[in-house]
Amino acid sequence: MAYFPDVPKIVYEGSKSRNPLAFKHYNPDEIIEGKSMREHLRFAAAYWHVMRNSLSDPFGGGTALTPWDDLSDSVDNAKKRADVFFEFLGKMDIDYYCFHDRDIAPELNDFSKSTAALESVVAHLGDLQKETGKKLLWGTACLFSHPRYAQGAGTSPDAHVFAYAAAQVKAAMDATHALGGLGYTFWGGREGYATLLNTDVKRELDHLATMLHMAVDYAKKIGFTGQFYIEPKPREPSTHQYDSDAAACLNFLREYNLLDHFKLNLETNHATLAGHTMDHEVTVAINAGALGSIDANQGDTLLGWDTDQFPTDLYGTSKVMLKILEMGGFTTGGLNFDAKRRRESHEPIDLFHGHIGGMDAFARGLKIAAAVRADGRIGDFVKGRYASWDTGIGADIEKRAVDFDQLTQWVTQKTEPVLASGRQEMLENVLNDFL
Ligand code: XUL
Ligand code: CO
Repeated sequence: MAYFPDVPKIVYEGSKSRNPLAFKHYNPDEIIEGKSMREHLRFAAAYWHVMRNSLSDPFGGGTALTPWDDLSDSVDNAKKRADVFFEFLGKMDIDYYCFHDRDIAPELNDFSKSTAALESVVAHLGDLQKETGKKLLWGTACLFSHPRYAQGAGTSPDAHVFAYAAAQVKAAMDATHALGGLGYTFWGGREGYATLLNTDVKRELDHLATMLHMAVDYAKKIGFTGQFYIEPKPREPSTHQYDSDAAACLNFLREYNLLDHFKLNLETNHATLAGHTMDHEVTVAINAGALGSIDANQGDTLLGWDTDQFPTDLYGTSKVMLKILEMGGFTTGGLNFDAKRRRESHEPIDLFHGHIGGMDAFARGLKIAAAVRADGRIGDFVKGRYASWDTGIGADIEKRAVDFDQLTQWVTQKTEPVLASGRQEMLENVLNDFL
């Protein structure tokens, strides 16, 4: 049965095409820097946005049309959604997907019943994966929607809630493992606080680290070798989120001896909410050897919240792909569209338009980044800018072969330093040569 009867399989038609249901730039088999675009970009779709986002907002209910969904919490309905989702993946030519446990299966307000429902849907997803060759990029547990997690999960003041969350993570890891998931993500949904008047921050952070260590131990126990990620995000939903940005996450992982086991899953809209650019966050993670995966989207600077829009900004995708190419590409991770349609785009076909746009925006970003690298002007400029460190006193400092006294002596023999221009405007013009 076809749930999207009006949508053909989306194929590459080239930049001259005016067909809205075609890729203009994403040509999966095209080779760039020795690898196909498909292998570079490793696109994934987010089950929560494609299948479960009704497009409600704080002022009004959902608008999304989902004619396949009877809106019940039955396992049959959940399995049917999975069928719809896999038709979507097939028509979009997207190889990977990501889910929360409660996206794919219902929360039944009873741990055993919810877990049994999850297992049943996971078996069905396994069959669909086998039929289609689609793969799970990562799984996660939803530890933020249910009222029991209103005050946190791993950081809840209530040990009973922590235990419940741990059991839910175990079940979600089992699901991820059963589906051959390449990764498992922790986004600290409500791991944060609203006021210090009622919060023991030290104790909460210790508990969160304990939860993550338990996950690492459990992975060993069941033989799950996928990559663990944590996903930074500031402010929303808590006033203060513990995992506010890449640097805060790295500090937490280092402090609690978790850095060997975790990488970061960075999201563009979270970066901008944290007051950073996405390429800043990507750079911070790469420098720590900890860039794992990306939740691809973009925010709206006119709105101060997580709007989760499909990525269309070519500067953004180009700058991110420059960093990804410098890093040598994704290993376990990929580009997961943690993106939703606007509330006004309520028709099923809008799911396709959004993903086509996001995939084309990243395809162009990849091509632009490769062209910038082949051109070499920007790379050469950066190398030249730091040339004083390659020999002489710079090389001695980098080797830590000189001390304050020796540097004082060196400086005394010299005149004032003469700075070279940073040439930002010229470099911006160079980048624009390729856009
Ligand atoms: C929330 C968010 C989550 C995580 C997974 O802003 O990005 O959907 O990606 O829990
Ligand atoms: Co996300």
